Amino acid sequence: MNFTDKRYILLKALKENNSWLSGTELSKSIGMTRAGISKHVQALRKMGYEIETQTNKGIRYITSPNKVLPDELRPLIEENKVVGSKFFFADEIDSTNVKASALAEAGTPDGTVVLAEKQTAGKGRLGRQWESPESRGIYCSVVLRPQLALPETALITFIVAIAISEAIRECCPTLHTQIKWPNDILVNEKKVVGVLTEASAEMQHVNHVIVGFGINVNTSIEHLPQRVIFPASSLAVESNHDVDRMKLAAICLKQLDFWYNCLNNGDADQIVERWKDLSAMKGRAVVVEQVNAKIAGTIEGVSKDGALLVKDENNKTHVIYSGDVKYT
Ligand code: BT5
Repeated sequence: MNFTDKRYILLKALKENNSWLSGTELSKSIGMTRAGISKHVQALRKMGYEIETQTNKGIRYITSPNKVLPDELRPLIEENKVVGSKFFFADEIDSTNVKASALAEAGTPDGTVVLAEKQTAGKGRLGRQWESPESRGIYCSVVLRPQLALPETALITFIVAIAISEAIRECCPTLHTQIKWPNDILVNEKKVVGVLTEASAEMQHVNHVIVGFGINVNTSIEHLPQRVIFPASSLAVESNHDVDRMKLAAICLKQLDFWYNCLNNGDADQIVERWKDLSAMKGRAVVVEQVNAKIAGTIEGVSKDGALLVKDENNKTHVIYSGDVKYT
């Protein structure tokens, strides 16, 4: 993707240079007036960037704020085909899924990414809450417009879980992630990631799907809920060191782009196989709690359209499309 936003071009030029640049040279090299540069530098400083200017030396970049900002992410995902086509960022928001949904209704393109440093009403499934303390996690939603029939959208949750697991494994090689159907990622049997997929569809046609994910990256235990099905933890707690949120977010978006293209190309088998590799749930004894039922049994696997297959004590296989899974 070719990003043309002026502020981004300026920031990229400043960061690439890494020392003093004369205003005239910079203005020439990026085709922006001195007044334009000055305006964008003010805006960048407001966002928390440190940029120094001196009359006889020119201008130089010093540091970026500790935020997962679009301008920082773009150069890291330049090869993406769809994911990251457009960005929206907020320091604080109610829910990135709510914002992404509003943008989707207003026609934002496939692959639009919404990021926030903090959510005041982060959403889990079934009206539950997602704790989203400031500048510690990654809170992100992506608008997707897949060419799929409604029943196939379950695979979207799969590609998100795959992408995030791969990203965590790359950034934190000591951590062994496990996907827990349908939407959690666990490390040492503790929940470090939640995924919320919300589809807007009419009849059997999908208008758009919002995929939201929350990753507890550098979150400390006291900021996470503990009286839950699975205790919560974060990547930093489990690995004993802080994790680069920017790098992790970039790899998530890169991998999501890869798997989204796979999905659009009809490669369901490859997705289900990869999901199975990363989930390691087969053979586990579980109880699945649904709104009106409880099913106890052993996990046999997943179907091609993303349902969980659980065999009960009478050898009957249940095909489960929604519910909370507890290991027993
Ligand atoms: C989920 O729901 O796991 C989906 C969470 C999706 C959150 C993202 S953040 C970006 C995007 N924007 C949103 O508004 N949402 C998405 P569920 O399986 O229902 O799990 C929710 C339950 O997990 C809660 O009821 C708590 O028990 C627990 N929980 C809440 N916050 C947590 C956290 N930060 N880490 C681990 N567990 C948490």
